[in-house]
Amino acid sequence: MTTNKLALITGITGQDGSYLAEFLLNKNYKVVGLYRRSSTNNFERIKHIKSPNFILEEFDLTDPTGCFHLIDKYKPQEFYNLAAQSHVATSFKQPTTTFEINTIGVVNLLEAIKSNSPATKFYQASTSEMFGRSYSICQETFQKYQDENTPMLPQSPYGIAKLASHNMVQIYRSSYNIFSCSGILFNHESPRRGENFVTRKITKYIGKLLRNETKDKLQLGNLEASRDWGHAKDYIRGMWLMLQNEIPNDYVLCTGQTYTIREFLESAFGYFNLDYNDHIEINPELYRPAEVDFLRGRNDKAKEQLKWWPEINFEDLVKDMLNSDTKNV
Ligand code: NAP
Ligand code: G4F
Repeated sequence: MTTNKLALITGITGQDGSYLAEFLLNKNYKVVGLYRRSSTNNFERIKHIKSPNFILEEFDLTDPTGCFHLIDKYKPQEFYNLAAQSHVATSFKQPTTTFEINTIGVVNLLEAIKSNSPATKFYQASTSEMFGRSYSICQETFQKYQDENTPMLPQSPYGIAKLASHNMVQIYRSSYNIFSCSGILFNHESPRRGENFVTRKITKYIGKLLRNETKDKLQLGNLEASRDWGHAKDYIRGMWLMLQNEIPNDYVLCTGQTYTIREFLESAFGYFNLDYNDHIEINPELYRPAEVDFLRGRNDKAKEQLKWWPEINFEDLVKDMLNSDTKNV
């Protein structure tokens, strides 16, 4: 009789954690979702998951003892570290907390795996934010892009903390033979995206506007930055593929398309024949002390080695988010 594989997921209450849990449960895994205590209920994204193979455990990434005992208790086949202080603007206001969670927290996990369960395969949620202002230039098309070989020049405490943990994952792989991988994921969104990220802020506002729940204008910062936006459902499949590979490695997951925030606005408001200029207001306080101006990934390595590519395009992503946020209109 085959036994179910066991996977632990940190950040289970977040966007990616919730989709990954569904994905693994569909593959017949046993899933332990790790959440941190909060004074209010924040299980909104996972409350629909009803399965005897799904359990929850309390945990905080910044607590080394807890990490140590947890890994020792479960010794899982796969561990997905999706927990983070994931908001770039917040990282400028809380640089120390960001570093404690996004860097020291990862070392806590890697140390626990090294000591208590060295056969566990480890996935780390790295990010295109690590590229910062850096890019490569395609020799044929002269287009700018980022891939696994592009140098990294992060522009935020978040990007720096994630780059430090990214390098740690490589060290545990090369020095201790731990099967540890990082997915360098470009922006990915969905109806479950946190409400203070720009795409969801926009689609949520459109829902309120159409339901006549607001007369205020939408306050936004820099509209000229470009992002390579994909759908979270595609990206969690890529995380899993990395841990099914023969050898551990790091992979960029992205769409290869890039749009400015202004283009996202045009597309989202345009879906309802609205002109975004009538509904937004620029608030200089929402500009960041340093900005990542341009992100467009190249996913050749993931395509070739993992047979991964995104299936949901930009237009369908925007529609999916709008359909969800404009329910009952
Ligand atoms: P998210 O929705 O913000 O979820 C983050 C999760 O981390 C939440 O469940 C949060 O718990 C948990 N968390 C935060 N601090 C913690 C701590 N000290 N101990 C335990 N759990 C903690 O983020 P996401 O969009 O799903 O992203 C998942 C991961 O991918 C993150 O590491 C993010 O940095 C990275 N990433 C995201 C993208 C993207 O575009 N979405 C792109 C590249 C990389 P609470 O619910 O209690 O806050
Ligand atoms: O939606 P954002 O906050 O995402 P950002 O900063 O690109 O970070 C996200 O993607 C990273 C991958 O590259 C992840 F690692 C990270 O965890 C997160 O998921 O901002 C996107 C752009 C920025 O240029 C920002 O300046 O939108 C601009 N923006 C303009 N007005 C705004 C706003 N961003 C936010 N959050 N709120 C605004 O009002």
